[in-house]
Amino acid sequence: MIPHILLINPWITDFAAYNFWIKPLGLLYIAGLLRENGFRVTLIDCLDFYSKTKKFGDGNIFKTKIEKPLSLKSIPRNYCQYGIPEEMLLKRLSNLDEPDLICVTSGMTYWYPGVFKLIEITKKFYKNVQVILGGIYATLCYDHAKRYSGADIVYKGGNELDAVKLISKLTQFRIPHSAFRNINYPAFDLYPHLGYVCITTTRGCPFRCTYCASPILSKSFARRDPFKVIEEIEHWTTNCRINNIAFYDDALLVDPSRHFIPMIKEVIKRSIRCNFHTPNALHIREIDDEVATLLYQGQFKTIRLGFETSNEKAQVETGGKVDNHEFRRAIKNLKRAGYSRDELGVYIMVGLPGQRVGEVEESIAFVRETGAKPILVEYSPIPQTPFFEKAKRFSQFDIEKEPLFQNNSIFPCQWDGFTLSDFRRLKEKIKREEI
Ligand code: B12
Repeated sequence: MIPHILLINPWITDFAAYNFWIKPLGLLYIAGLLRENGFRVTLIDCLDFYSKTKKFGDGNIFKTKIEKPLSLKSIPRNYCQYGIPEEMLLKRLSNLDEPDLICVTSGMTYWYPGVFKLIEITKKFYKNVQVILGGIYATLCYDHAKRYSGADIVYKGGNELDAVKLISKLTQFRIPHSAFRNINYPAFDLYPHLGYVCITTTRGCPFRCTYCASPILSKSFARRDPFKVIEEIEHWTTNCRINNIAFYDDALLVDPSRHFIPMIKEVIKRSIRCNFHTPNALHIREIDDEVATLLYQGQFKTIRLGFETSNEKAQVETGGKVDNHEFRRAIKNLKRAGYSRDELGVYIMVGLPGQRVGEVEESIAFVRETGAKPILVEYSPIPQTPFFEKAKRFSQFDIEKEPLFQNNSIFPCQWDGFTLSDFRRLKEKIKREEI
């Protein structure tokens, strides 16, 4: 008997969420591998329901206002469930054959209420079917997930091959080692309508920034063969007529002569027609004249740069991935290549533990002065990262016990040197272009 695996991407529950090319890439990799090795797979992506889509495929996700979880009651903002209405999920479940196993993924740690609700619903629906929970929340908050999620098995980190081995064991569907097929693209074709795909050409990151979870999620840094990536890009653009691709890499530009440069030169040589986006930010240090020109010629339309701060002491303390001189040089190169101010979004982290409002003001002014566009990103304290201990000392919330307090929207590390009203004032000033 061929096992039937139901894979589900749950709702987001948050104060705000935007489809900045969001897809459950890990789950889709697993779905692709399972199918390749003889399993029957069904995907339900609860987020695949949009209220507005823009020209590059990003946009707004349909939302339903819901009750705030008890611990967030004091936050004076609406709280929503993003994605398909519950009735639609129930209808989809009732049209399915009973699965042999349910695989649920998870995103941001503070999105767990949507995950729990989904598990509860599926458990009610299929009383005797086991549920495995994996993904980012499951990996970073493993004990919390084991205790409270309701899943039968919580899967920590790992890679998709290990996940498939586990699924094979649980369903007693043996894949002979010699016959294992690993020609695997994420199973994006399971979507009825597809406006874009996401891709990752590397796993992990060689940097060790103190606020970032990348080294915990991927223990080592690995790169795919650039030519295999090109084959995948061609597959999406030619066979599936996709013309927007978002890179999920944490380190797309690292060691460019061996990775990014050969890859993008091939995109240009083969005249691949596609818009590329880097919502997860690029490493600034690597953007020399050649890389900047290739980004522009290669049709990278949405550029985000991970700058975080212009404060030199903070740059060194948080991992030293970039300095101000390198930043100025990169912006100069990108402008010379053809990018305008509005196309160059620069992430500045706000609300790092112990950070003062003045540091952010200075960073904004610095970015503006170079002719790029500052974009404020509120800091989310992430368990197991070096900065989490510091964040615990600064936060008035119990960020360790309750992952909901890791939500960047509540400004978890506000303190006397940087209050929530300071932050609101700052946003107003930016809007009016006063800094
Ligand atoms: C792409 C990305 C985004 C995308 C959205 C992705 C999505 N689908 O939600 C965008 C750009 C929108 C985004 C936004 C943000 N992000 Co982000 N993002 C990522 C990133 C780079 C990659 C995630 C990914 O897809 N990985 C690739 C796939 C292959 O891996 P995976 O999903 O983990 O799956 C693997 C395993 O987990 C497992 N698995 C997965 N599911 C399942 C299920 C089962 C059953 C099993 C067995 C196994 C399994 O198998 C896969 C094996 O390869 C991660 C960093 C990272 N390296 O993971 C940060 C990360 C998740 N983001 C983070 C942050 C901080 C943010 C922001 C808050 C940044 C900000 N300040 O604005 C925002 C939040 C937006 C919001 N509305 O709240 C943090 C986590 C924060 C947290 N508390 O959880 C991370 C870890 C980055 C970091 N710096 O540490 N992000």
